[in-house]
Amino acid sequence: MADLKSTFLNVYSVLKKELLEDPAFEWSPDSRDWVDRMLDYNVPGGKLNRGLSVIDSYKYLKEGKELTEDEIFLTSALGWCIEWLQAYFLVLDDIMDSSHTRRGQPCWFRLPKVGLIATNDGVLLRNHIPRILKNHFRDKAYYVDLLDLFNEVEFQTASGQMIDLITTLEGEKDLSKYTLSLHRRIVQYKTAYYSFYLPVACALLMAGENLDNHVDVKNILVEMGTYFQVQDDYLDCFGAPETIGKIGTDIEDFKCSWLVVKALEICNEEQKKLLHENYGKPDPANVAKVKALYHELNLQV
Ligand code: GPP
Ligand code: MG
Ligand code: MG
Ligand code: MG
Repeated sequence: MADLKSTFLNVYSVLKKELLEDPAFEWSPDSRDWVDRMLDYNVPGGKLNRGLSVIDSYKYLKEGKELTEDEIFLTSALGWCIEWLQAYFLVLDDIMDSSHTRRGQPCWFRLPKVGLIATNDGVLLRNHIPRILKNHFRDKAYYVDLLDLFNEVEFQTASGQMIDLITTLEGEKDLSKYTLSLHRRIVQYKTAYYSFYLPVACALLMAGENLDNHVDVKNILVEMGTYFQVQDDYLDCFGAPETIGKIGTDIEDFKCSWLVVKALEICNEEQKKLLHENYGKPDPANVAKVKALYHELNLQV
């Protein structure tokens, strides 16, 4: 595993070097330094679960047969495309959620030199994916399917993010619409497809499979991704920032989090009133009241 991770990280350096020498742009030292720093800050610092799982999935599909050097490089490159996609989503999500920290450091847009330049960095990160795919997969039979897969999943994620955001609109702060079915719809689209289905789908395409024949695989992975986002919602409130690398903002942001949905499901009228009065306010005193109610309702395990 340690070996796999270091091989994977070596591929990151190769891909980054290619991007920093992309012949479609006339690089200057300052532009190259900016992208270099932006990539190192946002791409490789996470758990890398999504990226590594392309390699693992492909190994399973090869039924334990040793992967060739070429297969290791290609599965790693696809894994990094997912990590790039994740970096793009997180850079923008942190602006949208007014977050402060990510992976144990300030969110990229919080750096004084960066600010809203981060939005263009998000666009660049997104554009790096088809450039990596073009550099390494253009001659593969599954190239078009790969491009289509990334496009489909990005659309699903952006649509999920849209419903995550519009449910919190000021002036329409209405907790009564926060149900388990709305929660499921949001997290299925904003998280499950790109985090769980995409890595396995990449491996399936590399193994020569037609994704239309694997709808059951997709359904199971979407369930797993939904469960994963329930955990993310839980940790937003109860996780230690030192462990999860980020400070939660779901209560302040009036998010349709699994915790508030569950709380609404089991609370009495008085507790519901407290939620209505305190959920979605930036003041730490309001946030503390919501957290105290979650404790009262035994939502912490
Ligand atoms: C995670 O939600 C969702 C995403 C990272 C998708 C973002 C999609 C875009 C199109 C920008 P979250 O806000 O709960 O994640 P976290 O808790 O890590 O901030
Ligand atoms: Mg967020
Ligand atoms: Mg978000
Ligand atoms: Mg979250």
